[in-house]
Amino acid sequence: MMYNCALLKFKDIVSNDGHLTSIEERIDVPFIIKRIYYITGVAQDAERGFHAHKTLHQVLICLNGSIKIRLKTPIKEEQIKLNDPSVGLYIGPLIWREMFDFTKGSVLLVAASDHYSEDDYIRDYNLYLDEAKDTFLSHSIHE
Ligand code: T46
Repeated sequence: MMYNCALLKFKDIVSNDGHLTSIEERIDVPFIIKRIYYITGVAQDAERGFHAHKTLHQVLICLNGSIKIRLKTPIKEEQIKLNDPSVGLYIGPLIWREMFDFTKGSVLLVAASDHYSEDDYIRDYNLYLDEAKDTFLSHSIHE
């Protein structure tokens, strides 16, 4: 998995009556959770994201259906399919993300390390490449 990203496996407590998964800050996710939000009702041909964050840490969990995430850095690109509520995709700072192929009824839950701040977003891809190139090119990150 690429730099600043990881797939996290949460404990899935299964009984005859269904599944239960709990997520505890600093235990199951590597940060203190200050915000959660969820994305629902996305049309199948819609694409979201198209930005990076300067400092925010997040974990994305697909609670229902499936969603694909394209992750990009100036040196690498990777695609992840989320379709298991007991799996979270951790995305750290300076990773460009694009979400697409939302299936009908899919639900994306996100736990974030900070409150919402538009100042933390880099929404222009060329600006992103410019801001991230020092981190990825001069520090010999090859992942
Ligand atoms: C991310 C991906 C995975 C708020 O007012 N509060 C919030 O907490 C959030 C997340 C968004 N907003 C506003 C900002 C925009 O006016 O809601 C609108 C839609 O946000 P955005 O276009 O950034 O949504 P996505 O789906 O492209 O990205 C979201 C998160 O914003 C982002 O941090 O990493 O999900």
